[in-house]
Amino acid sequence: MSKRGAFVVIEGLDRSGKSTQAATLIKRLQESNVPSKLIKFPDRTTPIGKLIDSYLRSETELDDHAIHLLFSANRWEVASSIVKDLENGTTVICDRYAFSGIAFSASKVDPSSKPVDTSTSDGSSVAPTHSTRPPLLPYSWCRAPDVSLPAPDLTLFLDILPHIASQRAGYGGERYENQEHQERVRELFSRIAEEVEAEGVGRWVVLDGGLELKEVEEAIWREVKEALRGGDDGELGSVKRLWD
Ligand code: Z5A
Ligand code: MG
Repeated sequence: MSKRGAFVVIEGLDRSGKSTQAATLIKRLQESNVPSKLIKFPDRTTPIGKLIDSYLRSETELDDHAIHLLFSANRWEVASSIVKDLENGTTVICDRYAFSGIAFSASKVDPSSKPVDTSTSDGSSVAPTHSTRPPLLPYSWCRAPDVSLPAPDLTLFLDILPHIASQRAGYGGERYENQEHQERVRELFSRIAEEVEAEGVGRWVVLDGGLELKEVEEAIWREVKEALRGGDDGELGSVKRLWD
């Protein structure tokens, strides 16, 4: 096993099972005597996290740019401690990361904006939906604040269709938890996955989050064991930075 800890991120749409699987994974690592630690974003316990929590519960309103930067700042608050832990040999499991930051902000639209072309080939037009309205925040702007954060060695994306996720407990209580928005978020995650692969900022693995809990758990465990083995020399090398 590599001397450096592995940085493993679990991403996915709402209710795809990230927190459930992150908790199971950390238990399994600890039972296997792998030094490990679980973190999550947003971390709602810090002063910045409390502002985010209040926004997500719709208790406060914030400018879309401002809330995006707060989500990123919430990661920067602990960026150096993530690196320190990894270098000290602790594997860090992270429930959501910068990829959620990009996907959720770049998928926002202004509901009162003029939709892009909604006409059909027979000349009629369809009702505007979330995806026919122009984005509020440019994709490249959303990606910028997280440049240089520690890059994961492995990102496990729990894929689920939004209409299946919406049937799971606790769905719909917070901002963004509606199916149209989630469809757009899912599209953006695909774009991010391509960029992660293209820019070599770790491996991105898509797993079926619609499977039974135990099946998802086993698929995650297989990938994490592989990541812990490190490269050909059995080492993970120095911690890379996002999009560098
Ligand atoms: N957000 C953002 O905008 N910008 C950012 O930078 C970041 C986040 C980091 C809150 O996140 C919001 O913040 C989120 C993105 C945005 N917005 N939305 N929408 P959060 O992480 O705090 O959200 P959460 O409250 O933890 O919910 P979640 O992450 O969406 O859920 P989950 O962790 O993926 O699912 P779960 O809690 O593990 O499971 C949900 C239920 O499904 C539960 O009853 C489980 O028992 C059940 N479950 C789980 N797996 C299965 C399987 N396999 N089968 C059947 N049932 C299952
Ligand atoms: Mg969660």
